[in-house]
Amino acid sequence: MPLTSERGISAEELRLAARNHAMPLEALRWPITPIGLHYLLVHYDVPLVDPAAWRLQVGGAVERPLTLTLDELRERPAVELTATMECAGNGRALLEPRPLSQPWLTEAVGTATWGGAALTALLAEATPASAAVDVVFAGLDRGVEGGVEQRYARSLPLAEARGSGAVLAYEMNGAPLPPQHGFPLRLVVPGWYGMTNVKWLAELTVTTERFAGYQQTTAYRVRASEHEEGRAVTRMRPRSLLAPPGLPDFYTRERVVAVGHVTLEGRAWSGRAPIALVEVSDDGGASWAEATLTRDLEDLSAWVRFEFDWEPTRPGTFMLCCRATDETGESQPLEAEWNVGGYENNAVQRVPVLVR
Ligand SMILES: Nc1nc2c(c(=O)[nH]1)N[C@H]1C(S)=C(S)[C@@H](COP(=O)(O)O)O[C@H]1N2
Ligand SMILES: [Mo]
Repeated sequence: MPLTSERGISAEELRLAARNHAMPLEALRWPITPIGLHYLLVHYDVPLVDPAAWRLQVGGAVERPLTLTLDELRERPAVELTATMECAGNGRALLEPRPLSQPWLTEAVGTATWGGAALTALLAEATPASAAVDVVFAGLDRGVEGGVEQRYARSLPLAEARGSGAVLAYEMNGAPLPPQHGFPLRLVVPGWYGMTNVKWLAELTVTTERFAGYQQTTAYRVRASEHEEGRAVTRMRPRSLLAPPGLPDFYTRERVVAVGHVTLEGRAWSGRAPIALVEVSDDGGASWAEATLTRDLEDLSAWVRFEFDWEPTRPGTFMLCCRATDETGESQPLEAEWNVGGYENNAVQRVPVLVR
């Protein structure tokens, strides 16, 4: 589907797109995404937080409730996690019909090194009751969504909160967390889609019943129609993206390269298992050839780099595609399966290139 004005992007979508920027795809050349190039998604408003007055409350079904200042969190053993994060709505604007929400194309992704305290250690300190099932993470931001006034909150099953290597991060790429990425504290859960990583975190509540908040049971469900319950969006599906080759046209951003040799590069990730294979096609997915993978970041929750020597021997238009497969054997589909919220669209990227 070409990105033409017939797609009828609304002023509301344009405003969301201007607030919540994507990662420019040339940033795929950096292993760690520089802070201002990391994608951004804020459902409501970025809250102004006074770090001196801020507290993290840990409560609910725990033996030892905690109230912690930022300094008290910093006194705990520090951990670092390099993780690729992708919005579950990435690819939404390429679906037909287009679900009306943040209109992402393919670039709602980034990789950062998060520094903070291990979630599992903090939970051990508070000691969840034996009947505990979920941990609810609530942010300071409030808004109205689907007609419901709420603060942004998401939960994780207790076992996942303990076992996933999650971090309560107060640093991003070695700097204090910037306001837009959750200052003073955010959750980062490696492998899960973006919505899990609650920003402006203020409350952590252990519950003995499954959390049924809006962002858990109404939003972030894959459903074919409004009326079905659907299934929860959880871990990131495999995906790969090409760093745009050659030169861009300013308006269409279509790529122009010279006949001869082009080194294609890009990044691939999956929240389910390590990437096993990336393939590249120059004929829109009719034929595929294997790319070379390099793991230039140690952390298994970070994307891998791929490279492919492309020899376009004649001038003309080519449709470049890339396709990742993870170690579970799951591959990116050629066509996405439509769903109401426009989640998990990991269909192969299509990059038209003019060779001259
Ligand atoms: N409190 C709060 N946390 C939030 C959000 C939000 O709107 N409020 N957006 C979520 C979504 S949908 C995504 S994709 C990620 C985006 O994180 P980033 O803006 O740091 O890239 O944050 C998640 N955490
Ligand atoms: Mo998201």
